[in-house]
Amino acid sequence: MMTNETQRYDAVVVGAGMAGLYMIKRLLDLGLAVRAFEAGGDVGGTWYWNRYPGARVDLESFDYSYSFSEDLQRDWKWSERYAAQPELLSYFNHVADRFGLRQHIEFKTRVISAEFDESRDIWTVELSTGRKVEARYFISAAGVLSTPKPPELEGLETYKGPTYHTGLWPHEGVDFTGKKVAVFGTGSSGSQVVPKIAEQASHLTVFQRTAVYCVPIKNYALTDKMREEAVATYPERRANSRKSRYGIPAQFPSTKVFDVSEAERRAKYEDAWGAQGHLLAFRMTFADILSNEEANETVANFIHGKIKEIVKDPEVAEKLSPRGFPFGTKRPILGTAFYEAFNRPNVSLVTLQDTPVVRVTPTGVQTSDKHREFDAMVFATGFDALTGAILRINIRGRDGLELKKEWAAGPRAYLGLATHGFPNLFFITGPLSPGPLSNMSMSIEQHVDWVADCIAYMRERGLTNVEANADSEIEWRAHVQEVVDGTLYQKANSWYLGANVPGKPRVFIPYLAGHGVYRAKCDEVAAKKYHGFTLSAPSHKRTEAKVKAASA
Ligand code: NA7
Repeated sequence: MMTNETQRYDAVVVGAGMAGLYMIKRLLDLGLAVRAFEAGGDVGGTWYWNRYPGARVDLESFDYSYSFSEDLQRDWKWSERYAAQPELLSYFNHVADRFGLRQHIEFKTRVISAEFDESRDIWTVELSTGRKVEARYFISAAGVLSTPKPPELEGLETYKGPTYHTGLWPHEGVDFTGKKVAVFGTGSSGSQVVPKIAEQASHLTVFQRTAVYCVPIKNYALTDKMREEAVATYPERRANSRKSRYGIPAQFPSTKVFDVSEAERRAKYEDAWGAQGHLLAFRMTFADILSNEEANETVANFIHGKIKEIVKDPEVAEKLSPRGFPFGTKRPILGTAFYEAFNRPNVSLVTLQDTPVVRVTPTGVQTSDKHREFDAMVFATGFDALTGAILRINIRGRDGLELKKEWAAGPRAYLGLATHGFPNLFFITGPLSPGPLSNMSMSIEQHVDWVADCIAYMRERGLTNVEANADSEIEWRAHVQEVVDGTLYQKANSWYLGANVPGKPRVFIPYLAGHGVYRAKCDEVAAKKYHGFTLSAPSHKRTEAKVKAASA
C-alpha cells in the first residue's frame, strides 16, 4: 500500500556509477536498508553519460575494474586492453544484476538537497521527484567528473544548430556525415572525439584553448591467453596496486632524470611513447618528473619533437605543442591518433589565444579574425571537477551550516572522507583524497570499504554518529597543501586546482602523496578507533547522559 509517509532508510547513496554500485553492495552486505538515487536512466555513471564516439578508458581494463569479487574478476572477459565505453557500460550493468543491486536504485531521480536534523540524527533528503526520504547515513558517490561544464561562450543561446556536450551525449548517437562541425576543447574527451568526428564531417574545426600532451595509446584485442594470465596473477596485481602510487601494479621508480645519460633517457622515453603506450608511462620513467622543472622539460621536449614528426604542417605542429606549464600538471592524455587528425585536409585548428571567440552567432562562431559557419557544435569542455557534484546538492549540516558556504574558500574534508559540522555524511573519492590521481577503481574501493567498515564498527558498539573533528580537518588540508607544494602541479591552470571553472577558488584539491601512502593513513586512523573523528551514541542517549551529568 502506498502512503505519504516519508520513507526511512539506514543509508542514502547518491549515484549509481562505479562508486555507488559498490557502496550499495557493501551496505547491503552489512544488513542495512539502502536506497540509491541516480540522475541517469541506468547504472554506469561516467560510462552512462559519456557516450561520445571514441570514449575509452585510459587505464588498463584489468586494473580499471572491481577487485572485490574474485568470481567477477575471473568471469568477466575484457575484450581490449583499454575498454571502450559500450563494454564498460555492459560491465557495470552486469555488476548491478549479478549482485542484485538494481532494485535498490531509483533512476532518473536527482538528489536536490539534504538536511541533517540533530535532534533525531537523521538526514532528510529531497528528490527531484518532489519526494523526501530519510536516512541515518548520507553518502555521496556522485562522481568526480560528473558535472559537465558549459563552454561559457557569449551568444551561444542565439545559435540555431544542434549542440552537444561530450559528457551528456545523446543515447541514439549523432551522425555528422557531410556536416561542418566545431569541437571546443582538447582534453581527454576532445582528443578522443576529434579523430572520430573527422572521419564523418565534411569539415571539422577544432577550437583549442590549451595545447595538450597526448601520448599514443597502445591498445589491442586481448586473447584468451592474456586473460588467463591476468586472472592467474590478479592477487599479486591487486596487492601491488594497493601499495603503489597510482593504484596500478607498476611501482614508482627511484632513479632521477639526470642520474642517467641522455641516450639512456631517450631510450626510456621512446619506450614510454611507443612500446608502453599507457597513461602513466612518462610519469613512471623517473622519480622527479613532477618535482624538478628541468627534469620535466626533458619529457616536454621529447613530446614536442614527436608532435613535429607526426604533424606535417610545422605551424600547426607548433600550435599543438603544449607550452607554459610542466608536463603532467594537467592530466596528460592517452590519445588515439589525435595529432594525426590534423594532417587530414578536412580538419583545421583554431587557437583561442591567437584568435579568441568574439561571440557565437545564429549560424556559427565569430572569432577575432573571421566568421565560420557550422552545422553542429560539440563541447568537450570538461567538468566542474571534484567538488561540482557535491556542491550541486544543497547540503545543510548541524546548526544549519551550509556546505556551499563552508567550502566557499575551497573544500575541507578530513582524509577527503567527511567534513566537520556534517555528521554521517561521507564522500566517496571526495576532495582532498587521491581520487582521480590514482586508478579510480582502486580509489573507490578503498573509500567504500573504509566507510562500510566505519559504519560496521559503530553498529557493533551501539554508536550511530561519526563526525570529522575540526582540528583534524585543518591539519589534513595543510598536509595536502604541503605535499603539493613540493611538486610542479600548481604551475598549471588545471581542473585539479579548479582553474577551469570561472569563479571557483584556486585551491589544489587532490591528495598527491600516492594511493599506497594514503591507504595506509586511512587504515591507521581506523585502527586507532577512528582517531580524528568523533563517534557518538544516538542523540536521545546523549541527552540522557547530559541530564544525568547535570543532576549528579
Ligand atoms: P578537460 O580535461 O577539462 O578538458 C576540457 C577542454 O575544454 C580543455 O581543453 C579546456 O581548455 C577546454 N575548454 C574549457 N572551457 C572552454 C571554453 N570556454 N572555451 C574553449 N575551450 C574550453 O575535460 P575532459 O572531458 O576532456 O576530460 C576530463 C577528464 O575525464 C579527464 O581528465 C579524464 O580523467 C577523464 P583548458 O585546458 O581548460 O584551457
